Amino acid sequence: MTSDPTALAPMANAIRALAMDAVQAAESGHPGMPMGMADVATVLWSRFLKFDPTAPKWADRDRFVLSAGHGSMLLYALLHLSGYQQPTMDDIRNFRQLNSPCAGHPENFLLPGVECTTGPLGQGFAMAVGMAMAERHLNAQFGDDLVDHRTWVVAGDGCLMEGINHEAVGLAGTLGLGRLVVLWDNNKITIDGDTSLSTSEDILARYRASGWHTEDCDGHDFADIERAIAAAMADDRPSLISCRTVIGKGAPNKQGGHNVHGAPLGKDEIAAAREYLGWTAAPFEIPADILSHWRATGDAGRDLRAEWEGRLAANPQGTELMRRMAGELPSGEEAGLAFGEWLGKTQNIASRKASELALEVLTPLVPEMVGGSADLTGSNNTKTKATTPFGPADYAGRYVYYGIREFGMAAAMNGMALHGGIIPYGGTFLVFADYCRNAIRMSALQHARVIYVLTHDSIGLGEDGPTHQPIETVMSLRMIPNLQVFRPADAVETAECWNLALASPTTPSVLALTRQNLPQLRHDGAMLSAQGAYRLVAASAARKVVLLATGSEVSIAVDVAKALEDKGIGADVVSMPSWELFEAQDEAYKADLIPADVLKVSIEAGTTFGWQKYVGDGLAIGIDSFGASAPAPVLYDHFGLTAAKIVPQVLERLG
Ligand SMILES: Cc1ncc(C[n+]2csc(CCOP(=O)(O)OP(=O)(O)O)c2C)c(N)n1
Ligand SMILES: [Mg+2]
Repeated sequence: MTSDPTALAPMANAIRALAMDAVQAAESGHPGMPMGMADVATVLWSRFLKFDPTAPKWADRDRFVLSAGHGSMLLYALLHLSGYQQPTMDDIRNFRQLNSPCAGHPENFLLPGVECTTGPLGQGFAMAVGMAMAERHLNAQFGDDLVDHRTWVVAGDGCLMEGINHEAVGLAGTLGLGRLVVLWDNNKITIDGDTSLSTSEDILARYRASGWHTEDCDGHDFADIERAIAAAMADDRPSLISCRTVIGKGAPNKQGGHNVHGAPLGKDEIAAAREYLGWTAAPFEIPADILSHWRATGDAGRDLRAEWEGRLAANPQGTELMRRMAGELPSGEEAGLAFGEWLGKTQNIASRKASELALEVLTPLVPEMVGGSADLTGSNNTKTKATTPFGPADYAGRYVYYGIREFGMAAAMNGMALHGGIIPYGGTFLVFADYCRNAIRMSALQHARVIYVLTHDSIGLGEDGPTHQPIETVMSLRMIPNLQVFRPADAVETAECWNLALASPTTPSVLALTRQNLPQLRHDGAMLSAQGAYRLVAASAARKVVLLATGSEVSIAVDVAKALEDKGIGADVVSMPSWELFEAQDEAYKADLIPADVLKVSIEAGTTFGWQKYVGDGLAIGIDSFGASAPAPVLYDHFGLTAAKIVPQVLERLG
């Protein structure tokens, strides 16, 4: 830690210089935020943050989240100056260029020290809530000796204005996450201009009303910043510190205005800023004395980590904590045995119920699973006997009552997964995936193992009607790269999909599950879902047709195949629980399953958009309008999703 207070101003100016020079070199980027928050960040990193630049993955490090991701140069400067191996000065020179780890917005998969990808305003903050939840949970399970750290957030006006902020603040206040401290860059400027153009709320009062502690400081007065942070740490509620700052502080003619938010300062203004700040070093050069002050900021953390390593080695739970933090699953043998018992019986149950039964097997065996639901526990079937409520009364609990906060839940789950040591899963109705869609996208982008339990997956939910009946949702989720979308057909497939989701450490999964009961179609334990699609029924007569179906429509496809076989027409039934896993198979497998020389027919109770990829000019049976309110069997008939209505169309095509 840096004890010399006179060193702080030049240290902060080093951040300012790097930010303005890197943005200028890239001819794009955001200098205003890093320059405005340089003083606050310098105090935090030199006086409070627990980190060891030589061990960016140290389990008990403080988590620092730059929620205002457009200010990425602030984070790159902090990592470089404090002595992380990366980014190098060359990386910073290449800010925003192809293959530089200093991407436009911070990307967790490009640079150690970037705890999460930020840029979509509000989500970094909401992910930090998840990280703070993870910390309390693991602390309760492993004790202060092994888990005892804080989560820090730098957030802008935009992060606080976004709707997700309401969800994140409500959740953090209710859960009493006292180790969460948010430093608000209160510069009263957003892109369009002064914040008074669009907001008039008393933000600190809103936070206090939500159970938070608040502080206010002059974000350019080092002593006042230090006082406010110390006060926040001393309070056992989550804290918001309003740091009154000047955007672009240090650029004498542009500071305080919205034009400094997201454009290079220009050569003249940079020269003026150098003069104003007394910064004489050339671009991308840091004077040795200032750099040595920065390099000293990690000294205390290095010592703390060495002590922690000693405690870890001595602690009987140390190995288990490290297993969880590494994301390695416990041995799967016991789970395999428990699922083996299922095969002998026939369970004609909804896939949401099968999911619950799978979770009853898995949650006792995989203690890092932390479940939850956005107020639909009884509908999503996400709670098990092994998962008791998580909250201030018991942070060791493994079930989160997220409330009606789908977006906040999804972002918090991202934060938990990225913190490490936890595999989060959470439920809502599939149709409300759109409420949290960007967080699902962020799970995929960040390689976070988050499992979304999305039930009531079609018109099969019945009477609740079109607002609740997904039509385009499953297909639109399939469009997101690195997201596994599973739509299992029966109890066995559901168990397989749960295992596949758990066994995917860098890929999030969606389980699209039914409300209505489904016949059990499989009695083998062959893990066929791992191929994404497989031949459930092989044609008896000469094969003329291949029926492709997912989830609840697979049993309809089986009925269609029977009717065709009765007429001497051979038909395969291919169950396709995951397009993504099917796409990963080799060409021979794909061509064997979906051959060129037959009529292909897809059956899925959702949009037909996209099925042409597999059926070509065959038949895509689905629903291209909104649903309706009626009992499920009536709707299946109304929308033509019965063997009786499909078979004639197939016969007509066969001619
Ligand atoms: C969800 C989302 N909406 C819009 C944007 C585009 N955007 C980036 S920064 C910004 C303004 C943010 O204002 P503030 O947080 O006050 O940042 P400052 O201008 O003070 O740096 C906007 C609208 C975004 N990144 N994310
Ligand atoms: Mg602002």
